[in-house]
Amino acid sequence: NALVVAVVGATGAVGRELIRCLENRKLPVGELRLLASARSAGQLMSFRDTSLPVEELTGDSFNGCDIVFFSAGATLSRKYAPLAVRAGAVVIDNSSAYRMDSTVPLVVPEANANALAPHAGIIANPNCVAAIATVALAPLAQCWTVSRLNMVTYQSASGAGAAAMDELRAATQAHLANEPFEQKVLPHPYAFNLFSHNAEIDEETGYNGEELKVIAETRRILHMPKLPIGVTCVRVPVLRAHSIALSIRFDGYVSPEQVRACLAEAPGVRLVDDAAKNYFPMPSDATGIDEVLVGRIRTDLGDPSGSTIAMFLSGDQLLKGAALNAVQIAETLISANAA
Ligand code: A2P
Ligand code: 11C
Repeated sequence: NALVVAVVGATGAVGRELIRCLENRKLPVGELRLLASARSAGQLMSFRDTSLPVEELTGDSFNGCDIVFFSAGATLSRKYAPLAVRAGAVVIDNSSAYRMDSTVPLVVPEANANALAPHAGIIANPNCVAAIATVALAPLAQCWTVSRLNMVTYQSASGAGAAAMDELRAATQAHLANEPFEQKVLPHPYAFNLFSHNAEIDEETGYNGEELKVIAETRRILHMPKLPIGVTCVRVPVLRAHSIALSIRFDGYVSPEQVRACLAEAPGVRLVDDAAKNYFPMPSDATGIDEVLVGRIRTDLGDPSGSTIAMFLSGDQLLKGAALNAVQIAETLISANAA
């Protein structure tokens, strides 16, 4: 049964990847509607062997749609997602608008596909760090009790959208040419630099908005609402893959070999853990692939009890961190409905 599918934010960094995922994967797309702002209306985008015009998003855009992917920011999701549901569509929302709404499932299929039902028309796609981290954390949490988590992130430009990716390219060229460059999208010099994530700082905790989302969403996906989590989010000059250094404390000793064996079997994970060659996950290797790369698995010497494992991940922010996960949610829904 061919589906009528719409992508809100089709011209954005995630929207473009959504179109590629819909082209390459098994969701049966009969009709694809590309929606963006009036600025992009009429622009042609390729899908399979045709060119489709971008349409301006309006309240009438969703008539006849089965699935609508939203990737145009939380404000537009809040305004338009309920209209899409009213028109009979299931919404898969990439924004933060509904992620902590207890009536809306927040899903990473490899980690918590069971959370998909019941839903009331909207399913939330997690923050990219939470999605990438939980692909590796969920199988570990199924094998052993996780009692504490620490993360440091190395986040790419793509998380701040297509304009930030363009800015990284332009800032790098200007830096190499020794020309002045004025940042417009991100707040600090970005070429050959890194900085604390640009989300606003919460006065009470001193954590920024990105860090607070990572904590809340990781807990929700793992079904561990009280898990103590510390996180520092950093923006690095990488185009489109996020990396994460993780320290995972277990209730008791778990060896690096046990963790490696568990992750070797985990869906969505690829082990890259070659100590002899000093070859570990890198954003350049994670770019453009579906799996989350996991390596540097070792006992964390910072915990004298020996029950903490340290490891390092890289995952494509636009794929597993956004578009691919959203399309996998749709595939999981469709196959559950067909069963
Ligand atoms: P447009 O290209 O027409 O501005 P990114 O996350 O890469 O910045 O992309 C944001 C996406 O959200 C783009 O596709 C953008 O479309 C879309 N968008 C922004 N504002 C609106 C709006 N008012 N109505 C519909 N789509 C919007
Ligand atoms: C970033 N993760 O890299 C952010 C962007 O929760 O959807 C995505 C924010 C979100 O800046």
